[in-house]
Amino acid sequence: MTSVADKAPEAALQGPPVRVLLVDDQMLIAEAVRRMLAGQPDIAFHAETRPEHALDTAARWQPTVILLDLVMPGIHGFDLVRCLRGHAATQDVPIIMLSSREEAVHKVQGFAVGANDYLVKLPDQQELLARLRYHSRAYRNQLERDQAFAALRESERRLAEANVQLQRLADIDGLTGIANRRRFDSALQVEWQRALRTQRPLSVLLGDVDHFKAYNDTYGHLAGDRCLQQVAAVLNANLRRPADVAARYGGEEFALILPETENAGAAAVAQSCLAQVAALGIAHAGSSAAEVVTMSFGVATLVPAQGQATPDLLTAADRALYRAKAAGRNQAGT
Ligand code: GH3
Ligand code: MG
Ligand code: MG
Ligand code: MG
Repeated sequence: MTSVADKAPEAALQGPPVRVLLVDDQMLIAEAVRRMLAGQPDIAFHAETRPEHALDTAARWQPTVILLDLVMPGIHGFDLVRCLRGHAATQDVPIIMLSSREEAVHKVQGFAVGANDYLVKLPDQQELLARLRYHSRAYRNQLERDQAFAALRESERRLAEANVQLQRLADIDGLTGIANRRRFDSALQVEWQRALRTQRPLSVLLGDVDHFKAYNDTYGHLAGDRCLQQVAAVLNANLRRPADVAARYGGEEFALILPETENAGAAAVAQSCLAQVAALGIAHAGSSAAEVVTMSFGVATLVPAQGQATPDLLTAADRALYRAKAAGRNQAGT
């Protein structure tokens, strides 16, 4: 028996709604059934008298119901049922056994191996038509339900994808591409709760570009925007752990969350950021310390206690930042 592409049949079921494939080695039976179905506009008929071709023919012709002989040379009808049930193209196509054996034991076994119905040869024409139409309609309805279900699953998958994308965009600062204030706030809440449970230190860095108003005034707002983008990239590149977050806090202010980080470690990150921002070498004539754009940082670290909240940490970082500014900028206050 040649192999069949594992192709689901719903793709190309065309023509009359009832597509009957008869598999029977006897030409006379094939002709008798053909005559019974002739002149029925809703029925298309195809006979396969070589049982070893049944699977191939079914996969190609795409019946909505199969009439299957029981005793055939080379293969028993029940084995053919099992074979049809094992292939994607035919696994759900209704099968009506068509046999001269009328003992109940054969009928029972037919159902047991996966047939949907059993008719004794030659059946009454009206009964045959009724059963063919019934099984065919049931099959097509099932296909439609399967398709609708698949479409539903697909649209659910797309929706979930779009939601992930939206969620990502809602957390990103449009100018710099790093996390925005919203993302910072929610990440800080999460890390605060974690630190409260684990009683591990949580550090926050608040960074502010020095004399940025003067920079804008001298070089223009667009240059200012580009400067903020470069600064953001430097901060983001200084994150070491998956849980670290670098965010644009607002305007020319940035903030870093460093979970499980002692104050000394956080100060080291601030120093690294300072050095790298200065090393960008963005010319800034109005800068106080160097002739380039610099930043100041405030570093704060807490092991959260009950009764405290994130504003305690942010206020401490803000005060440290103020001290860095007051002490001459381009430095980190701790
Ligand atoms: P200091 O060293 O004390 O921080 O002085 P500063 O001039 O940086 O501080 P100030 O708060 O007076 O000025 C901040 C400036 O940042 C003013 C504002 O126009 C500018 N700024 C805020 N957001 C943006 C932005 O998105 N793009 C640009 N180009 N400028 C921005
Ligand atoms: Mg036979
Ligand atoms: Mg500021
Ligand atoms: Mg500033």
